[in-house]
Parts: sequence; structure tokens; C-alpha cells
Amino acid sequence: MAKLTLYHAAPSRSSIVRWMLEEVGEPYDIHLLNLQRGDNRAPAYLAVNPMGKVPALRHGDVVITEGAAICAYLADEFPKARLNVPVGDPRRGVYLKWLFFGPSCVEPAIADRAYPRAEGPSASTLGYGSYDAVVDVLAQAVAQGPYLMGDHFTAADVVIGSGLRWGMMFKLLPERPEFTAYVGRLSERPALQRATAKDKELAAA
Ligand SMILES: N[C@@H](CCC(=O)N[C@@H](CS)C(=O)NCC(=O)O)C(=O)O
Repeated sequence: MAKLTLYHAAPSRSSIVRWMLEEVGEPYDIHLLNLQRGDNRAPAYLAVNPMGKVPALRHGDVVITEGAAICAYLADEFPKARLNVPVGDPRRGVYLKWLFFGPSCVEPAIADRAYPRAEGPSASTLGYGSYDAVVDVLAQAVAQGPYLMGDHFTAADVVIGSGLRWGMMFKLLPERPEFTAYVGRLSERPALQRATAKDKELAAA
């Protein structure tokens, strides 16, 4: 099988992919980068990801960047783990919606909350509409559970769940009961526990 290597800094957005890799359950290597030292701006890494950002994933000869895209790729590439909704399944549209909702709505809404603009564009111009709309839509989506796709845990939970965990940790998302219950369910997943423990070890080294 082609080798999997995660270009990683712990903790960072590449921790999302580490969690996903633990869910997939295939062996992988870590290529650790020190962002403070600027490893990600060195020519060798810019050849991997010209954005100079982690995560990046190498799978054999393929390099994928952007956390949500990597999660979608892994889910499709390793279907035995049942982390995707396959092509042909009518639920795939909703699954893809949540995978894209992370980077296109949740992340920019949180970033604008953290760094407000004096005069932001109108809600109809902003791709995410408004912060309150994103929060309400998310709360409704996770209220039923246990996961976004009902009983089926998918890569979309890794992406959206990571956004919710991170957003609440930094007080940029409200601790709505729907969010804390959902994140609580995610925290019980052994793969997330393993990823978090391994990242803690790396961060302490
Ligand atoms: N759009 C990217 C964002 C990745 C990102 O911003 N990563 C940060 C770490 S959390 C990074 O590499 N920062 C280093 C830098 O930009 O110098 C994704 O979702 O994967």
C-alpha cells in the first residue's frame, strides 16, 4: 500500500487530519514542522504546499492540501473505514454540504468574530451570511445526533466537530447545549483520544 505521510505541527489545523487518520486506522508517518522556526516557509516545504501551511498529506505520489479536502480524500480512498457517504448514495449531497460548510462558513465566521472588521460586508455578500445564522444552522444540525449523518460517523464530523471544539475552546463559539453534547460524544471516540494524546506528547517534546 502507498505510504501516508502527514505534514504536521502539533497542535494546529493539521491535528484535524491526525484525528481523521486515527479514524481511518491505516499506518501513517508524521513529518513534523516547527512553525515558529519557519520550517513551513523553507523551499523544501513550499514545494509540498506553496501556501506554506499545514496540513499537507502525501499518499504515494499524491499530495493533498487543505484539511477538509484531505479528510474527504481519506474517507473515499479507504472506504473500509466507512467514513464517507459513497457516490450513488442519496445522502452524499448532505455529507458533502457539511464537509464544505466547515471551511466556507464555520471557519470564516469564527475568524471574523475573532478579528472584527470596522465595516464588514452585508450578510448577502458574505458567503457565510452571518455569524448568528452559522451558529443556528450548526446547532440544528447536531441537535439530533449522534452525528451529522445520524448514526453514521463520517469525515464531515471530523471537519465540523473540529471547528466546534476549537471554536468553543477559544470562546469564539457559544457553549450551546447542542454543541457541548455533540462535542462530548466526539470526545468519547478512541481515535480522537489517541490523536489528542499523541499531539500532547509532540507538543511537550
Ligand atoms: N486553509 C488551510 C489553513 C491551514 C492553516 O492556516 N494552517 C496554519 C496552522 S493552524 C499554518 O500552517 N500556519 C502557518 C503559516 O501560515 O505560517 C486548511 O484548512 O488546511
